[in-house]
Amino acid sequence: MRAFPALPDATVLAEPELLEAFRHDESHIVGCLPLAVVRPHGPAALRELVRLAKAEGFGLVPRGAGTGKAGGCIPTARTVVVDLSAWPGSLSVSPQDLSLQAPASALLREVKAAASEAGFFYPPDPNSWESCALGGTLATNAGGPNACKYGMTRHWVLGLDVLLADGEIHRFGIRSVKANAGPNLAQLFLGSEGIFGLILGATLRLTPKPRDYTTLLLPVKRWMDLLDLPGRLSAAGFLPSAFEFFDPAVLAELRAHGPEEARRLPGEALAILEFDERGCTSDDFLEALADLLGPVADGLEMASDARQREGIWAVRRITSAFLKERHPKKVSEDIVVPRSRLREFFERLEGTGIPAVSYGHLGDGNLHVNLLAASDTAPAALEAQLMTLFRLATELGGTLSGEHGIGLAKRDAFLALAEPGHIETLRALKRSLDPAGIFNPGKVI
Ligand code: 2HG
Ligand code: ZN
Repeated sequence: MRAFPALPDATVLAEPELLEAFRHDESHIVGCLPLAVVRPHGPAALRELVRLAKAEGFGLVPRGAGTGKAGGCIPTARTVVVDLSAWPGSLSVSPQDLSLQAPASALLREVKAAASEAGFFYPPDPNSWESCALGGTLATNAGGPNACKYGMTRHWVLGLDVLLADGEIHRFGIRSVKANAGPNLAQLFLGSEGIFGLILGATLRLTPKPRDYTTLLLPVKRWMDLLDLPGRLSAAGFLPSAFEFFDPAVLAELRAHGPEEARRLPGEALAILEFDERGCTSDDFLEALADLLGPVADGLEMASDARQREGIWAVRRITSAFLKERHPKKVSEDIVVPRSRLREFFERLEGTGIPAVSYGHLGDGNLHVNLLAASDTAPAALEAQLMTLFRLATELGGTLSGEHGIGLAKRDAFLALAEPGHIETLRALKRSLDPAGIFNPGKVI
């Protein structure tokens, strides 16, 4: 293509040195240099961009803040990055409708803060929540520790504004949880990673803000003891708002090389448990909980104020970046195993001999299995190890991605492991919604 044309109502970046930064997200993948980066400021820009994409045969890759972990916003060959960071719109809360309207460009922390200032809670909390864009969390259906109780981003969306292949912005959904006039099309776009259309804004669902928190550090003497706990808690009627864990290897590494507050972490393995329902600080609740946790606990520490609670969470929040700094070439996965099969998973993982360490969201079985020495492993052997891991999760009734999505990083594995009917259905939807193949080509399917 000749020099990238000017567009109405948009900023266009085309200088190679400016485009370079857009080849990355927070995965290990480096993408192609895009033809241009377009920052649309209104519908006229998108209308023209869609027309040009079809006429010139290039793809449109949506991008929020670039904090994704699966390469979903990384340019493939002959694509233009649609950087939605300047998409207009303001945040507004409707207390009567328990909803919040926001543009894709809003940062998730702004959305959570706006909800909180109005006395409400917007639960999705991926680790990148302070820097990621709302649009990215919608496109990837982001998770996080609170998904354990509150579900993922898709559970908190009432409606979406989506750019479709006709170049126009369409609205799906209303400001109510009860909406049953035919299939819910907004849900189709959530977690679709931009392959069906581009998400530009959303009406989000809110819930009253929790008032009470019980936050516990649960060290265990034997790591395997931790693995039955999520299922036992559920069976006993407890629903933690977060249940995170560090296996012995991650815990030892944090203790030896982590920040000050990590040096004193106890146990062979460690969990962070949080409850946020009304009454969770009462003696009755805590006694019943202690009865359940006591037999496996090697001491139990409870945060007594907001500062201590924050201190506990700070260690968990830095874990991914900390491991990445120490092992820059590590490969980190986000598989899921049903709670009832966690013990079996870790026993069988050990049996495979794959040198993996793990931490993450034990309460919902979403495990960040890390291969720290990935760069010392031959590429084919590494791929075989990852496939063994994904197969094991799948065999146990889980899946290869619980929250980060497929993007480019897991596309081959997804195509190999998903049921053929699943892939064919996704491809049929893609052909019908995006016949020219302009939306995020080469991703997911
Ligand atoms: C987390 O839970 C994030 O910390 C990142 O999902 C996990 O780096 C990772 O793989
Ligand atoms: Zn995670």
